[in-house]
Amino acid sequence: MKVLITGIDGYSGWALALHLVSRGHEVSGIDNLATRKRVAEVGSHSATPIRTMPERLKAVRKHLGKNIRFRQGDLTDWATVRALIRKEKPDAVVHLGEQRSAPYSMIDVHHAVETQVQNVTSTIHLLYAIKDEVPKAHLVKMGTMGEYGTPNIDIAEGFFEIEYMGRKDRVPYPRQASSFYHWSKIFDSGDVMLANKLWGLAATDVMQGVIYGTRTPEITRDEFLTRFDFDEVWGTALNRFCVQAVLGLPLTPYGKGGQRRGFIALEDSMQSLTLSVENPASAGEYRVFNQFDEAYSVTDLARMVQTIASRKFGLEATIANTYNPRVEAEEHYYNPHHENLLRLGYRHSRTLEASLEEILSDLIRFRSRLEARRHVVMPRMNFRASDNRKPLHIKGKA
Ligand code: USQ
Repeated sequence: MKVLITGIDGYSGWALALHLVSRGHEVSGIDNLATRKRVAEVGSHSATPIRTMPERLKAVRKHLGKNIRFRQGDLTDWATVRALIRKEKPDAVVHLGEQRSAPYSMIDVHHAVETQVQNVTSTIHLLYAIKDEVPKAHLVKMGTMGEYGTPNIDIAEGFFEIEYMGRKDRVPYPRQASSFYHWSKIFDSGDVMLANKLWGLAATDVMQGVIYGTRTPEITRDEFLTRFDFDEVWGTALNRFCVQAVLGLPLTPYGKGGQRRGFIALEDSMQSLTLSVENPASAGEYRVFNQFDEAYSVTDLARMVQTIASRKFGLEATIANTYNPRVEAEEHYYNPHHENLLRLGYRHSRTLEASLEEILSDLIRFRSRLEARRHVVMPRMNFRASDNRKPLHIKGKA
């Protein structure tokens, strides 16, 4: 199958490219390398020493004997997107090429606008290009579980049946996100649904939980490593807790620490995306997959990291709940359904506990890279503030 990955240089994009070429697919990709620049903008870098894109492609040729076609380009440029889809004529497009950090979108008005313009524009460009050039292609769109927020009822998988004032209908599950980033994903979902309704575009909207891990069966050598972020803006809570344990810093659950999220290992996320690609939505179908395996609170995460860091590596980490920079429920009900992928044969293969040892051992190996950025780990920003550039030491963009 010909698969185009947007955001191929990113955390998931690179891991997916390796996985799909290993399974015999013909892979091409586009990336504007923005994550590398934006992580540098907040003074940080990946914990893992990732190679440049030309080095990555060379390593794939050398070790896997495969060729990945890469184009450096920006999806907010319509001519670029149209020319790419026209040239590649993909059977499937996996759209991962968006700004993916909630804190980044909350730095100030410019970062909020940058996030929403990039994310919404790139999706609309892809929708039109697919319609015009390859109307039968299948779009696999990376969304987020965060679109649903934390309602006090079970979360359905995309759609649910509701009875109101004596009448029933099947409607999209309500969305209520907590950052301009998460809202950009809601707008994307609406736009993909509309393209499906207008043009019959086949689409899978992936409501992705938090992904963790440094390895997949393909990421076996340093040349293949994917990025691992840990600063306040780009690192997820789990990544940050692991790095804090290695650096001897306190682990920082925000507020009461009862925020629950769904989690999935990198290799299982690749399994899910691959199942979505290899079992495409039918013509005219719009389907939603809630993609996660285990749900934990941030306090559960901190305790798991603390236990494994101590038991396996002799690192004695403390947990220090800090002020919460975000506006979110710190204790809440959380029961999202996730059955659609199981019907395609998905099997949870990697638990968080099993992965933690691997993550910590990789981080210990790259400890000097963490030490060099120790100053960007502890929280300084506040989602309620209109300007977070000063505490983050961001220059320009005024
Ligand atoms: N948190 C802490 N301590 C920290 C950092 C975060 O307690 O040091 C808390 C946050 O307040 C939040 C929870 O951990 O309640 C999750 O935050 P996160 O930074 O781990 O993840 P999030 O911002 O939700 O975003 C990540 C990815 C995003 C993806 C999303 C999936 O960065 O791209 O869409 O996870 S989900 O969380 O299901 O929406």
